[in-house]
Amino acid sequence: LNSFVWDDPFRVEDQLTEDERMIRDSARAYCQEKLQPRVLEAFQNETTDPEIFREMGEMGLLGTTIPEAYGGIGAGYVSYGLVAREVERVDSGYRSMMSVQSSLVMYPIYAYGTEEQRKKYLPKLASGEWIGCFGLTEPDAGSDPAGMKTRAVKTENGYVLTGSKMWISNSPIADVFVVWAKSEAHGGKIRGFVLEKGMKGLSAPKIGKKMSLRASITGEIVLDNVEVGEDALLPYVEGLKGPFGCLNRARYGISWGVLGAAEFCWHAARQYGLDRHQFKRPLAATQLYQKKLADMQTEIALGLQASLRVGRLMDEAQAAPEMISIVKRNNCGKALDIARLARDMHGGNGISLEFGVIRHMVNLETVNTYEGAHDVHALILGRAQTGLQAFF
Ligand code: TGC
Ligand code: FAD
Repeated sequence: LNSFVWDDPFRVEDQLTEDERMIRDSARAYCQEKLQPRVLEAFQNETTDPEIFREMGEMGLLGTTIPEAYGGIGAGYVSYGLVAREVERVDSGYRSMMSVQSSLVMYPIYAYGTEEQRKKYLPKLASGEWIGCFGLTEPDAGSDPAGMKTRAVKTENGYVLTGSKMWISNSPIADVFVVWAKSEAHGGKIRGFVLEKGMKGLSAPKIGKKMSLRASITGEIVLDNVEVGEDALLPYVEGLKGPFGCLNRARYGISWGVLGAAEFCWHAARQYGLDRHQFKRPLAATQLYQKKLADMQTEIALGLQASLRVGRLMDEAQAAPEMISIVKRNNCGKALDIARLARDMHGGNGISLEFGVIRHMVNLETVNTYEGAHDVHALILGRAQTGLQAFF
């Protein structure tokens, strides 16, 4: 009789290569030994330790898919997903820090940049010496980035950028800013620019009072006539497909990451139910409690299998963006449901930061919204199967 492993029902483990398991194991060891002990305080005090980027860089967790020649480890997208899952098992904010650096800053410089830009930025971003951020969203352009107001105007030697970006992960501590703007010299098309901390007119004030992702710093990017040279332009892409090419990768990573957070909540609820006795028996001995655990196990197992499939297709350059919308949307929504259930199953203790589940729950509210809100991905999928545009 084949055995059933309760915490790996479809044996994801057997479907990974030796290298993937090794990368996953070293990510897990770092996350559990170095990140887990700090997260409660970071979340409570809303502090982000920039040292974490250096540590992640040293562990090879930044830009895992970028070739070694530029400081990455040249691993595949399944490995990247496994890393996201381990980091987010600890906290979605830490995974945010990692995925912005990897998918939204290193990837566009690698894919759309010149050799000079690659050599200048990638090794320092891979080591965590430099911190990056990605500015697409604006106060009046969130789900509809085509409505952005940020402008790049051509000058004799380069461009002048004006506008503001909102809700930007890492921005207050960033050294490198990948910013998207409409360029008049390119027929009003969206173009990418790489800016650096200290440029005149560039500032990145912190957004405070967040009740979610408190271990990951978020800010604005204010561009007050920032003058840049021609060498700041990412020359090899134009239009929305530039930022979307990056988002495809980050969204895919998130689909794995949120399942790490969901696994934390599921395992915590299971253990709590085994330990806690009411009515003279463990909570886990009740039918309702077991039904909830079964639902968690099922959704996580299905979600992991789906992300693994999409990751394999990404490694073969065969993944379509709509596949990524399915796993981003499904896994975020399911992880949020699981975190809410786990919070409930912990009773009063569930509202204490000591037990971790409410922190994951409030974090997942953000993850369900950013990188394409849950309903926005439904509209992408609705359009893909009906041919009808329902955004407006
Ligand atoms: P649409 O007409 O659909 O497309 C415009 C152009 O873009 C191309 N395209 C894509 N290319 C590659 N990958 C994709 N996934 C693509 N989706 C679209 C498309 O082919 C077209 O190209 P071309 O050459 O014909 O011009 O554009 P639309 O304006 O109708 O888009 C609508 C919609 C809703 C799909 C889109 O705007 C959207 O996805 N909105 C959500 C916005 C979003 O995800 N923002 C994320 C901001 S970054 C962030 O949240 C980081 S948090 C990270 C962290 O902390 O971890
Ligand atoms: P809106 O677009 O105003 O949406 C509000 C609601 O309306 C949502 O429920 C949405 O689903 C719904 N909605 C929107 N359009 C439609 C429609 N056509 N039909 C039906 N319903 C619709 N952005 C970056 O560029 N870089 C970052 O690093 C970054 N980091 C972030 C970090 C945090 C902590 C947060 C909270 C956000 C971050 N974002 C970042 C921004 C994020 O991508 C946006 O918040 C997200 O895209 C949604 O945009 P919005 O907040 O303007 O909401």
